[in-house]
Amino acid sequence: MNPKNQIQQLITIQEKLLAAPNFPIKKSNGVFTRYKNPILTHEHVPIAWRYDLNPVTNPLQMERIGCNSTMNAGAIKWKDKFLVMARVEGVDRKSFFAVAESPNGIDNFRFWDYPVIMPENDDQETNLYDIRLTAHEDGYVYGIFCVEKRDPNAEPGDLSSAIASAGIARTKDLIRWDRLPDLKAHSQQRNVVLHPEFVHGKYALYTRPQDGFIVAGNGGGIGWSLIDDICHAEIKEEKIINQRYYHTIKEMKNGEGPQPIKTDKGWLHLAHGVRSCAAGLRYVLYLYMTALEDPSVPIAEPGGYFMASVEEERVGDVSNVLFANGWIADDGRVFIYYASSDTRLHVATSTIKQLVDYCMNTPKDGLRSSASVRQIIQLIDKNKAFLKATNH
Ligand code: M1P
Repeated sequence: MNPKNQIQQLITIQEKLLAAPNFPIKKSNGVFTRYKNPILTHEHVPIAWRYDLNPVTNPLQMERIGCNSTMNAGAIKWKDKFLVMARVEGVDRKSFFAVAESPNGIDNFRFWDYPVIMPENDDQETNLYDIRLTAHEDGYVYGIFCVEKRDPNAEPGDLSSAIASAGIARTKDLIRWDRLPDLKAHSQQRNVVLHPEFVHGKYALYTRPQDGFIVAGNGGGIGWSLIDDICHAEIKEEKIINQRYYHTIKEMKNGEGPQPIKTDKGWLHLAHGVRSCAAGLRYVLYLYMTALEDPSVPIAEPGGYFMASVEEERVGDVSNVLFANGWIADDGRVFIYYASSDTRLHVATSTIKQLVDYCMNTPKDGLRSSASVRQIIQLIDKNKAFLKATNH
């Protein structure tokens, strides 16, 4: 095949992938609906980002810049389009951000022409990932993301110890980003999320203080902090509003997912919980709600996970992981963008009504086997009474 045809073939195959419709999977627990196809994979990354299209400079038509995965995406509805700002990871293990847009939120996601140019604060920043997008009432869209650097105190031979901090940038068009100073904190910080409204006239952050890069140590939990000046953001006081517990889905660590959604019953939060097992770390998604008048006050938290990896989602670069840092609420519908096993991005849909009902009416974690049994017996008795009353 001559090189020109080879390029054409690549483009044709990719066009087919990008235009493919997505279908809801019928099997559901009534709370949310999964879709058949992942919405972004490494194969969705534009050919022009990976291949030199010129047969003179690339006579063998080989890929020049490989792409490994597309995952953990922030999300926002923007000018009537559903946008995800994905973590794209190259074969060189460096992550960067890239925006893909869809007309309906479930398929036909296409990357914009260029990846995001995120200004650097210093030359030690090695890896950027997991952006949360918040359209704040101050008029900016903020992106808060993890900035990873080598630990300056690591022994010379230790090339894996790292420090995580929260990078902050803002934009008015999602193209040009102004980078603000990173969040000043006493601990490692990842999974930092900006609340969309001022609280007591201040910016409010969901935080995740950790002693180490991977382990929570004495820290951990989802924290809450009010910030005087977002242009010089500093955590002065931090309280934990969503804790870790022994023998739960968030025993090892947890972290806020996307910006919370305002509902008439309270703020709806999506988060991830992590536990340790023989296969490594198991990441699942869970929901909780906080009070409308004070988003730092918990009002509901169903026991256990909301979503965990199934079927092909279970396998990838870091298997047994579901992670979500983006969702879009649109006219009562909720589009949940979740990544599986640090490899690909999916969508699941639900509604505010379903998610609030799920939060308010699912029993909370009783923290012991006997409590779980009591909850089941209560439900059986309620059902028996109902069936008797309705002559079944
Ligand atoms: O590999 C699973 C996840 O690990 C980290 O999550 P956390 O911040 O909770 O420790 C992040 O690196 C995340 O990107 C990744 O998906």
